[in-house]
Amino acid sequence: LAMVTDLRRALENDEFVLHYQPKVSLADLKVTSVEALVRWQHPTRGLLPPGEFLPVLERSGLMQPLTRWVLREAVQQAASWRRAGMPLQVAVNISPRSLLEDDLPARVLAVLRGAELPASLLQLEVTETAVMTNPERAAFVLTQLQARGVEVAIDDFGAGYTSLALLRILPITALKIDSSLVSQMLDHAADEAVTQAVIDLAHRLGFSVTAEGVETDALLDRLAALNCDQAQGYVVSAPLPPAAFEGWLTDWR
Ligand code: G
Ligand code: G
Ligand code: MN
Ligand code: NA
Repeated sequence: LAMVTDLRRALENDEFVLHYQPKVSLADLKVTSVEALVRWQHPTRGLLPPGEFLPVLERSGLMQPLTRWVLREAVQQAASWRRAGMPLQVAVNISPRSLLEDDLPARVLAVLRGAELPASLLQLEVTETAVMTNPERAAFVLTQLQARGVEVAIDDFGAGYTSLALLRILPITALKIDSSLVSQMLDHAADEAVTQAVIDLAHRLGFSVTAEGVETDALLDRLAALNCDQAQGYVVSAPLPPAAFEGWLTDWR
């Protein structure tokens, strides 16, 4: 309860920050997209990871203002990088509750217009759980966004229960394979078999595939051999504050 009061104040005082983690193409290791990940710069407790406050925000009905802040901040950052000659696509995580809001498409488009960012430079990451909660509603919302050029990815795929039938009807362009599946792949043949099958299925449906939580070069090589399109994880870069990310990007290219 004290935390809810703290979070209300944090929203008013602009205490949240975004860190950015790249996704790279496995073919040439070029950065294809950058995921925005929120942290709370708490006045006394230091920098808090999302696991420590997002569940409280979601339960207390404060996710909506946070999602709005994250969207605006990430889109403005992408627009600023673009003006500086770095046209990077930014990916924003959309919570289950935010996905089901009627005005999400209008809000997203207004933020893009305000920042003069092309819609193709924004990707929304939605979890399979969020989509499963209300598939018709989710498909309706995502179709409107995709019609305007916003990319949509299913996040944490393979961690929960996704109906494979749902993949046929969802207006998505990308699928992110959950780190729990990918990270054990080199030691567990069954994990590799499932990962391979997911990659093949996604490609047959016309989606690009990103593997999450990649921590070693050996895993990068194996994923490339399986025709996975992109990788994200500590072997490439941890999530970094904007200035540190810009430094990383300069060294990477
Ligand atoms: O950054 P980290 O790996 O600790 O993120 C942990 C979880 O928090 C991930 O599942 C991620 O999707 C989620 N998360 C991070 N930033 C945001 C955000 O801005 N909005 C939402 N809804 N989830 C986020
Ligand atoms: O669910 P989502 O993919 O949005 O969350 C990404 C989370 O995974 C972030 O909290 C991020 O800090 C974390 N993460 C990113 N790369 C790695 C990695 O290589 N290994 C591990 N263990 N966690 C990672
Ligand atoms: Mn994500
Ligand atoms: Na994920």
